[in-house]
Amino acid sequence: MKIPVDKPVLVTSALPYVNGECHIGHLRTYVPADIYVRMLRKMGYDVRFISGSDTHGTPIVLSAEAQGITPEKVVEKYHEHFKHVFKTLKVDFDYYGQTDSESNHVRTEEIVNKLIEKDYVYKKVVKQAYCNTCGRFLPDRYVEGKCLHCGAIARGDECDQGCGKHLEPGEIIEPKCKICGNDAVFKEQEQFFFALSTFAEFLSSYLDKLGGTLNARNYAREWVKKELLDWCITRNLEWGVKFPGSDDLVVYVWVDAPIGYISFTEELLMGNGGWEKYWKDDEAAIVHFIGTDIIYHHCIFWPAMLKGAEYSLPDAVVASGMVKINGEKFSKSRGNVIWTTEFLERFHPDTLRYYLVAQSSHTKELDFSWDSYSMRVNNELVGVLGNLVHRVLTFARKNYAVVPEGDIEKEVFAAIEARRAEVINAVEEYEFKKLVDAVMALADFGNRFFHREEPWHLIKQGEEGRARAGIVIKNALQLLKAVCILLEPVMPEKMDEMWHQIGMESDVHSVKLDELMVPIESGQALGKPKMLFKRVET
Ligand code: B3M
Ligand code: ZN
Repeated sequence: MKIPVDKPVLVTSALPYVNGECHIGHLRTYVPADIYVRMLRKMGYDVRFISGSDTHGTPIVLSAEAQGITPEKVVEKYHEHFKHVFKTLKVDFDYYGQTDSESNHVRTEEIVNKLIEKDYVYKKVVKQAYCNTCGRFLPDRYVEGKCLHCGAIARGDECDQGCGKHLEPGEIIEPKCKICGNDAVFKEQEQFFFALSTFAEFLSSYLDKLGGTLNARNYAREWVKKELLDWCITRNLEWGVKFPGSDDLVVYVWVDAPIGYISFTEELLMGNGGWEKYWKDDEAAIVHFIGTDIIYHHCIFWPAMLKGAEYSLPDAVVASGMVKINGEKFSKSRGNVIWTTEFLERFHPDTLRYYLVAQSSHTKELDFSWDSYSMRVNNELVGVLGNLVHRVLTFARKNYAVVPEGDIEKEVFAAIEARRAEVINAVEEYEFKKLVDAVMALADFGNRFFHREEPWHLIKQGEEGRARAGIVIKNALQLLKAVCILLEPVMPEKMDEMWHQIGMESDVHSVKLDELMVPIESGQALGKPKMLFKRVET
């Protein structure tokens, strides 16, 4: 989707449940979103990038019960953990909040009240799983059973192992209590429903215009074509945002979680006003980065809720494919998981950022393996990029010490221009693999150029040869400069190192794409060449 460059942009990344540690499966949403934001800034956009911890719902309460601590303690612990991981990975949010904040409680109440006032909320008696042994209702993840749609083992509110569909309370078959393992029964209870079905027409025309990736739009369209069921938006829990006017009900976590996007914007702009520009006045573009497992929530439930409560609607939903390990689904219980912290203790974060986008198209599944990771690092980062930088710089330092005199050749500018266009297309299509492939092709061109021109022969051929070798080097350095600018969004730390190695003094993080066509300055002192990447041994 092409956003007009003078339109402010708000980019959000799905809010992780802070019920456990971050694993690399999480990162497929955050890293590409960060790359997207950095690239938009390079293209001249005014962008705000927000996310935060999802602190409510049964994922948190169950984790608290299992650890024998309060939900607050769980949230505190993993909220800090996630913040730290994002910092290490250079996922640079302008604001990272959490959904238990005062302003999120207030905003959620305001929105729910508005929906009530507009008659989109009604009361209904429903059958719900109840455990006689534990003497309590079993909302969402407190209950396990079979999916009504596909028969797979499922949680109370989602078929997480099978078809991925959202399940309403009471839709689970053969329910069992997750706490004591006994069979649960169904018991009647009064809950509140959001009249989602009345938004069917609105949603189908909304989805026709929605930007982002096709997988999100198509999946949501299928749902709207079928029957849209109303959503039960209350739960019998203590932990959460209280349902207005009720002491024993909280809102379903999928109500207050996306509202976090709004309240984090308010918190970010605190005192400066201006959040309305994003969420009330339709002045900005809103782009949500999510995983494919939560398309339903972001493309159906959330826009209906925003529409009902009179807020601005998201312009794009970008859904990344899931991550597998060695061809198998992530599973904490089966030990098929790679913890981000452990990964980062051994390898540089930039190599992981690179891998996550280079390995597969954004909307496709990504199958992590140590073989594919080490191949990408060794062949591409060490073999192509690291090698180019090292060869050019070693030669340049030895023979000139500074950027030599000369003009940038037409073919070099043409190559840069062509790749820049590809990169911009890739950003607008949310195809981050195309982005890195384009830049790596430019590095490859650099290697071929350097090889073809043979400056090591030229330098031995008198004054004229030395001058020509200088021109070759200056052009090779121009290519390095371009690669560096274009790859900074992907590998911010490594490209910062490289930027200084080629003698640049400005800040590569804030340099814009226009700088690609500015000739590198002759006479600028070159830094010491140091290997940018280490080989990964398998
Ligand atoms: N906390 C995480 C998930 O279901 C969930 C996302 C909320 S985004 C508003 O993957
Ligand atoms: Zn299912």
